Amino acid sequence: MNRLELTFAILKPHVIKQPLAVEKIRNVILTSNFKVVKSKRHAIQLHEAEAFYHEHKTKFFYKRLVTFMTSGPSDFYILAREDAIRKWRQLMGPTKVFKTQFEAPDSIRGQFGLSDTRNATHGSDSPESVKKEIGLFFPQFNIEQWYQLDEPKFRLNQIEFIQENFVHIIK
Ligand code: 3AN
Repeated sequence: MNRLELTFAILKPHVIKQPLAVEKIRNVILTSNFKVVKSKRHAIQLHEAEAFYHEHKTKFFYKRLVTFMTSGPSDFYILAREDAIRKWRQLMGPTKVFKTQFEAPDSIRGQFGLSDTRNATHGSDSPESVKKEIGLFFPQFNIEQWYQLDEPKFRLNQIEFIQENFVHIIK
């Protein structure tokens, strides 16, 4: 098996308000062979949303995006898998939900997205974004150290799954 890659995912506030949707998306994550390296539920603060969506500051949807993202708790996951960045974005489906509902109805956004803003989930789009986004929401997490020390153990499945915390830990 090839080396695992890390990606960063968010289940957005409208998903967290529907426990059944959370359960279904978590199921997709596990059955798609992702390992959950870190997991937390946290209400995004205004300064975090502004830093996270900095590149969209001038877009027409910026204000509604920040308002939505700070409207309640979200789930934050660091996920590991071969080709994790591409695979998670493929499972999510395209950004624009109205189109996605027709073009990729079985994708996560196709099933759980409500609008282009409330599009259910986030996934990093490059290794650089992974680094930046993990740094923002899991500042204690050391990516280089994880690849060096923990990645082989995750790859060889020397881990167990802790259901209550939705996380895998090294045995
Ligand atoms: P993605 O989340 O697929 O990487 P980005 O980075 O273009 O897409 O957009 C970031 C977030 O901004 C999206 N997840 C979505 O919530 C919001 N967004 C993007 N495009 C629109 C739009 N046309 N109208 C409203 N919100 C949007």
